[in-house]
Amino acid sequence: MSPLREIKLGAIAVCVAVALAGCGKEAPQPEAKKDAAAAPEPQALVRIGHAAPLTGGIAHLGKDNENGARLAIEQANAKGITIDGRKVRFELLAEDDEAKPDRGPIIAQKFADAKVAGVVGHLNSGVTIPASAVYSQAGIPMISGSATNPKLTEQGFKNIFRVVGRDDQQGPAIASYLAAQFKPKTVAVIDDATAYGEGLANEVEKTLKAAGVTVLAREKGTDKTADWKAVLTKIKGRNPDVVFYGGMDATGGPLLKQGRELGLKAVFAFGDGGCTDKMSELAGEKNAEGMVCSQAGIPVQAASKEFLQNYKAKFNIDPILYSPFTYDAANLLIAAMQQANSVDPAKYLATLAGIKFKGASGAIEFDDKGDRKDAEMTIFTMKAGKIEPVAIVKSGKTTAFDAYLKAQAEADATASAPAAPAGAPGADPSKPAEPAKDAAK
Ligand code: ABU
Repeated sequence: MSPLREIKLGAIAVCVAVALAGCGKEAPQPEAKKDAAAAPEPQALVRIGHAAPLTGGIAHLGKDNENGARLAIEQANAKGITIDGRKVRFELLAEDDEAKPDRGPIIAQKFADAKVAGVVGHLNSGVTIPASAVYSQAGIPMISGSATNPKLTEQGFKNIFRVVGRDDQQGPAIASYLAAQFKPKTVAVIDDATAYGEGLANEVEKTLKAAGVTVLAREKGTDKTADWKAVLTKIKGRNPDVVFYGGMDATGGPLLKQGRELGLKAVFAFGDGGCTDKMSELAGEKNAEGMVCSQAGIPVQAASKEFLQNYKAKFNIDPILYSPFTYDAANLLIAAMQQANSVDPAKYLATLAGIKFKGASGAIEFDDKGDRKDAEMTIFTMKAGKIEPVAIVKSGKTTAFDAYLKAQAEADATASAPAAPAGAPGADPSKPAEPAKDAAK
């Protein structure tokens, strides 16, 4: 059914528009309809784009990302948000970018043509980076909930943001943990030749070398490699203490399985893309036991209870990895529109850049590049088929996960003792937590 048919206000006007400024102003209204008591203002349709791989090896992660954004939008619609005096209905335009870099700009142009007010995504750095140039050109705010390659926010684009940390934070965090915990003499580093996998592997290698660890010559696959035996056989001959793989779980799981089958005894370690329970499914529970991985944010199980419950209730599954972040990304776009009282990207962008927001993944503010300020990095180990958080690295300080949770609970209890502060869950999202900065990035 077309959006035109979906949106009906009583028996009168149906207004499909992207910018409230234009909505309902084109056709002169009959006198009777100017009476506010007799006829409600037309409803505006505001489109938000979401793009991620919905087919292929990491479709489970793409769907999880989409679910996060969809939940935020459905909740906003249920609240009945009014912006600039008009009821707004948000619509998610969801696209499958297939994790292919060349699909990024094509989908970005499609969103620009559809005049979306903002975009959540993309999932992969290798797709998000080329897409971001199109969003920049079109002036569309884009927030990724998962792309961690530093280049994304180093391009000088004013409208590009992310709510996860960067690989030049994540790489040093996991490499330092590996160096301290396992005291390896030799580490093998493999990547999948994507912007994410290669970039993260470079950061890990740099930190390990600085810690005095010998790093073997880089081995490579692709984001589709299914047979890792040649690479692993070569590595086995060097008997490394740790194998680090920069890539996603779809290829990391088989890598781990085949490594164990070949008799590699090394600790296997992965970044966020390989930091899911699916690793155990793909590698086998016994093979995956004890693997180490990192996430460039809080663990999904530390997301707000409200988010975890609502996600499960709506989708009948638990969130996997990035959905708290894409949920926050969609809510950030909506909150910025509310605070700026406009759905026009040119008008709400400055508000978004300066926003202070309490999301499902914690407190969010952006720095002048569009990166999340002070993002947490989490270290996990696999136990009996589940990744379990071990430690959180924040502001250069490592805290055991249990201690981190306790401190968070105490902080939340203190914060919720008086009336909900502006910007907190339950507070009016149209009001900033603190006055929003005027200047854009
Ligand atoms: N952060 C890992 C997965 C997404 C990316 O390509 O950055």
